[in-house]
Amino acid sequence: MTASLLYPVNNGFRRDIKLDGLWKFKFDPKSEGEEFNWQDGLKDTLDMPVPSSFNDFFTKKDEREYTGDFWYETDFFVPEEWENRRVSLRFDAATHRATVYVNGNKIISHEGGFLPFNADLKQAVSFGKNNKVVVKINNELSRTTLPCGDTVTLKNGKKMVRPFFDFYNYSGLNRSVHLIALPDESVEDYSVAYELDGEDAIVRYNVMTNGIHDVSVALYDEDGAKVAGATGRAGGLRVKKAHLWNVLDAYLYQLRIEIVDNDKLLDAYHEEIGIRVVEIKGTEILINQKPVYLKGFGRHEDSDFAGRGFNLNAEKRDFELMKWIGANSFRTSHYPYDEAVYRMADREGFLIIDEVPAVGFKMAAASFLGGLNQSFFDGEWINDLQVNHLAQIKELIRRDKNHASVIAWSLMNEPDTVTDSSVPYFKAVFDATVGLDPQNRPRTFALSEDDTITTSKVLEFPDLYLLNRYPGWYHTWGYEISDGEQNLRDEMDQWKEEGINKPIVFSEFGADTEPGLHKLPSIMWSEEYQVECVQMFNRVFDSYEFIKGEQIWNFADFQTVEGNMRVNGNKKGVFTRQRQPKALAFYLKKRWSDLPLDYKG
Ligand code: CKX
Repeated sequence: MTASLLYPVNNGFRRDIKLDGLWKFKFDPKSEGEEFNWQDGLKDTLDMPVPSSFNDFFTKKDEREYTGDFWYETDFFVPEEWENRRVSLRFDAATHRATVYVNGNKIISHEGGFLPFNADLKQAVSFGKNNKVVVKINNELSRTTLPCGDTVTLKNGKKMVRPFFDFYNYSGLNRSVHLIALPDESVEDYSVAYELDGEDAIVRYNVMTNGIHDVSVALYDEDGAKVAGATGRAGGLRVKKAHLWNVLDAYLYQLRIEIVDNDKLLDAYHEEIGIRVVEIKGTEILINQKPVYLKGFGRHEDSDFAGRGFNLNAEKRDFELMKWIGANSFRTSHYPYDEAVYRMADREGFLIIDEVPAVGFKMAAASFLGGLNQSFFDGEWINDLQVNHLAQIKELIRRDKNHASVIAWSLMNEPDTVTDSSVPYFKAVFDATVGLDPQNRPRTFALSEDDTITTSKVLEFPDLYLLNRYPGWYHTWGYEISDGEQNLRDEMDQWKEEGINKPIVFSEFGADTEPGLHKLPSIMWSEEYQVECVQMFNRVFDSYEFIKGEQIWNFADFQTVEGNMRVNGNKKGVFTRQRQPKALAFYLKKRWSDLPLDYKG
């Protein structure tokens, strides 16, 4: 865990300077960088945009597929007047692990490619001068990393990754890098949680600082009027006739936190918060005590050229498309997204199931649907993996705990849950995460097709069930789809007979579809077949009251590993990778616009 990771802001006390742009870049296939003092400065470099994944810029396959160490460098100026400030570099994401050197000094190493970390520069920078940051990144996968995979060496000596998942292993400085200056005594973190009391709401807050001075907290409405205030590091703010944050009807108050030394202000941090409560009661998902039905997507951060590099333009288009189609939610499959995404969702009123990069926890995934006959949780890697997994859950909750849009934590995608050895792992993960979230949001994970009410051994753990199901595509496909529907109904009947008392959300279903391929009658891969396949799922969803959401796989086509089941990527998108609609988009727009928010409530 690193120092303050509050979202960077500029105000009278704080500075946030983005170091985005062209950085120097160099591959290090022999991992000899440190030995030859690359940390002091790189020679013979390429230019590389930050943020971006390096892969898709290259025209040579060896470079696109490069696996191993690679380095970035840039210079940054630190003003003289920052001498008494806390100066740091914040990396929003370095995929998958990084070591940061400033002016040749090693500052920090961080594991995990989708969460931010902070390199404290107090001892390492020169004020009033240019400074040099050099970052060594590594993009290998192993069974102890999140996400999971193997790294193999080919006979020609080149390394390559074999991910236990299908999305392409896009790597690099995928998100922004910030130069930050904070006052010596500053707000480190804060949390908010809510209670509704008739028309009023109580905002329970907690503020962490690195000093001893008093803290004051105030809440302002969207017109800028102060509605509540308090002093002290922890307490409650009563908001009379609270304007609640609601689905697709967001309302954000501004929380202003200040550190005060008598009449003197030492630091101020302002953030928008949405007052709302999330609960699971029986098979209902309740927002502000009212039932909601989730309509939306599993998504990816994935776009042309930049790969998984955060692309604000693509993100803006995605939000416009999600609004157009009548969606109200998405899962950040299969990793935490850039923080800008959650801020946009807070403002638009979208609901997010926030996922850690715990994907590939299954031996079948090691050979993609090939099924190696070993229990993943029996592997000798399990203890190290668990340490990593828990660390990333903690970092995720720490980062995203205050977002109104986040309604649940997804702690894994499609893990093995049918073997006895999965049980202690799940118990440990769920036990270790109790109480981490001040808002106590539901915790869940996505169950693959192998994991049913009869086979799964860990169904006691999640607060709601996420099901990934593929009749019509990975089995019972084409003309057999009617059997697929019947089998799915049989499965739902079993849940019903067992007296299911938690909601089910379908977190994946769908069919690969080549945009522009039309066929009457339909065949697989045609736009017509994708519509028929989703209509089949919708008939089933509409037949069971405990199914409380549908998040189709996937929002848009995305790049995958090469394979004989993929034609330039996963084509289950409702939109193309360039974010244009397939026929299915028009069908879903009609369905989702017609379904009320409280459908089946
Ligand atoms: N679920 C049979 C995880 C996603 C994949 C999706 C797919 C699988 C299906 C599992 O990350 O993209 O193959 O379309």
